Amino acid sequence: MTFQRRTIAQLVLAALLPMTVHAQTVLRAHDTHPAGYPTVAAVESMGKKLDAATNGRIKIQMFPGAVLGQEKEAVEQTQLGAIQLARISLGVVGPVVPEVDVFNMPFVFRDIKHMRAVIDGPIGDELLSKVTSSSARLVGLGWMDGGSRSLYTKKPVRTPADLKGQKVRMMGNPLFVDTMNAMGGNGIAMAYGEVFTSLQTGVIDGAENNPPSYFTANHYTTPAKFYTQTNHLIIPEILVMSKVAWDRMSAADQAVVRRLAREAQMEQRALWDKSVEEYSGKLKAAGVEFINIDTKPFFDATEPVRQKYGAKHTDLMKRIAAVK
Ligand code: GTR
Repeated sequence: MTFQRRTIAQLVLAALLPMTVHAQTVLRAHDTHPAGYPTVAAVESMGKKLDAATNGRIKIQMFPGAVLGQEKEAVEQTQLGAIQLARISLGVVGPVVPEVDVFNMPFVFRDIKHMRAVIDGPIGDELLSKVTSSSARLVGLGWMDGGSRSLYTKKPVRTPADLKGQKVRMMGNPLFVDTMNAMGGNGIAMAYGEVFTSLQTGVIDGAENNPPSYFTANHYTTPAKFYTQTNHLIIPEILVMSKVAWDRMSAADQAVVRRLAREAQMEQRALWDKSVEEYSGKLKAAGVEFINIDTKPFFDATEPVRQKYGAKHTDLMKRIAAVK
């Protein structure tokens, strides 16, 4: 080797070494919600802990407010590996991992407490494993609270008959369109980011969501100001990692990520409860009318949906119902 060649080789090595020593993985994280939202805050906090636990080797960079795309696109990007971490509604996972639709069915959970007991326990772990072992190239890391979804419309709704002829936006999953149709309205699948304008312009007559989303997405400022407490869907949120990114991590790092995801699940929950209270208050103060109803007619009307999507999972549904 000539002197010059050796120098070049040494320079190349010198340039490479620090990279190897300080090799850093930055996990790009998607969330549709704005900065400060409980899910965003919990994943950011998870990032800080991950950074500390790996001595700066693995970091999370949060992209809130759907800047990386709407949830459907975010799922696709995560499957491909362009997004490494995504906190999404389980609703949009159904189309790629149909088994999770058991949790997406109307009135499958009695209340929030029941949903939490299920996701915290063995059934929650099983569903995360189903996501991971499916062909979707996603790793189910943990759950978050997506609250209870109720209907907001321009005209007050008290019974399924009141929904006749009303176009109500649902998340992109045929199960939800079927749910709204069974509840008496016309379900329209649409991305979250289009709901505000569609409510404003009259493309739709209503939508459904939990109080923090109804408020932070500004849907309450549209004519849809009647908030009927149907509580028809209690859909957990899920934190998924791209299989591509997951497979690049050591088993030890994977274990740290799993542990911190579980901590994020509990941290988000505390933030969530405060946020439901806070935003319910803000909605009321802004003139939104909360309408309390007997939900039984909506429960009965959606029985065919549970039959249709639950037929393959009767054992699992019985186990869910048996959780105290
Ligand atoms: C929210 C949920 C989001 C998104 C949104 C929607 O409650 O946190 O992930 O699914 O609903 O309606 O699209």
